[in-house]
Amino acid sequence: MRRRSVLTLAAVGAVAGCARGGPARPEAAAAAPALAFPPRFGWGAATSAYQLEGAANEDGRGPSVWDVFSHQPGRIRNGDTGDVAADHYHRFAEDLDIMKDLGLRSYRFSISWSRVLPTGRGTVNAKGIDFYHKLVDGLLARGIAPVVTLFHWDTPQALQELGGWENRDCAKWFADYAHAMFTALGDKVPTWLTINEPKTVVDVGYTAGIHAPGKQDRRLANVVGHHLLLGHGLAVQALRATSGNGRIGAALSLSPTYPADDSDGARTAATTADAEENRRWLDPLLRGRYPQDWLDSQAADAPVRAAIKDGDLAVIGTRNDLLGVNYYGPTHLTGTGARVMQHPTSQATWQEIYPDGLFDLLTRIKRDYGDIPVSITENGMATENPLQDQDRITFLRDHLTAAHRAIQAGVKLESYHLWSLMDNFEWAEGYSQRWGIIHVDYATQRRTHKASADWYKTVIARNGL
Ligand code: IFM
Repeated sequence: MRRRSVLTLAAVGAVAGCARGGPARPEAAAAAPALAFPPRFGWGAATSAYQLEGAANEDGRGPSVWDVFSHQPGRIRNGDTGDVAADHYHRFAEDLDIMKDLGLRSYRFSISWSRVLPTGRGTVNAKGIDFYHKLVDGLLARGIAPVVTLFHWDTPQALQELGGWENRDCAKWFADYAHAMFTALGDKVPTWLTINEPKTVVDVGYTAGIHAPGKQDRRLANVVGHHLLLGHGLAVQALRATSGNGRIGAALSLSPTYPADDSDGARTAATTADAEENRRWLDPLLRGRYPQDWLDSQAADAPVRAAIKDGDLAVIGTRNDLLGVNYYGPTHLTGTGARVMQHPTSQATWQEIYPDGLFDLLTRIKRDYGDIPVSITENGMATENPLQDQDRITFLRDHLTAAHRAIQAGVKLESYHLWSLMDNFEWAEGYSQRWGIIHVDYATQRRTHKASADWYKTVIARNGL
């Protein structure tokens, strides 16, 4: 997903330690929904390790690229870091109770690779593994299904010093780490996600240089993209080699592309952008090949050509059990290939709010890639409204309506994870953007329900809108 320079757009029950921000509407819980979701629909929320956990230097955790990057002057707004974040490492029990109170059926979180393997490989840090055991056990005890992401951008710094994902070996190191996690948690975790948003790593971490590791080299970025996909395939194979029966897939940030006008040029540009935004990730994972137009767009001497070795695509295309979709908005292209915004944005000005795009995206996946089960692994918006976040409620309602329409159209959509459960460290934007339905006061770490949390609780209780 792209990060651009910034514009602005501008319920029921209590949990100990979690104050309420919006008016509760208990009467709504009883009403039958106009849009009923399937009976076992996985109402969820998502977070990631570096954004939420804090405890950056505790219990043997090693540094990741984000620890290093966030401490470099000028990298993060206001000089923020994830050192403490939402202190989830210490407050996870309270956070589990918040999830239970909301009625969540699914919780997507990521594992900090360098918390369980401080140098990225070698000896496992027992205290790190123990934390995730406690988190998973706490979820299961509350009837919430864990959805575990293995890589949400926090490459261990020790591996980065060996080239990180630029180094083909990183795919193997990742699969070894994945295997260690499958061994530790495989009997408890029903759903695994390998890599989160490889596009963002490629576009923002290695091309724009706004995210860790802060490189600006598009040619190298595409090599990194290939190695991430290879790591994904090796991790899928590692799961299949264990006795666990969990399901596995990747979480991709996808964006339907549209011509901004009626010209042939805009239509061509939309197809070209579709290759970059969507097909270069979907095709290898679900068809075992790169799209020819994307390959053709790479220069004859592009290093990614040499990086793609015989057999890689067979590994990458190892059967996935599900597809994770992160949806934040569409992409519109003019005849010159320029991206233009045609819909409102949010506090995150790279975002374009277009709920129908989610319907288009989900039905397109079914049409072009078949009936793979789909989970919306992220969807949400940042807003400057601290507690009365009516704009977020509107956003969520409209996107869930689009998701419901996709289910009616036959898409095997099984769960929805809003981003995010609670406010957290928003990468280069630090703590300036709040994406949570639970407000976090970073001075006290007090958690407070926003109006959207109460609204979502009602939606879950009614199993629909
Ligand atoms: O916070 C991020 C998340 O880590 C990945 N997807 C987009 C979110 C909002 O920018």
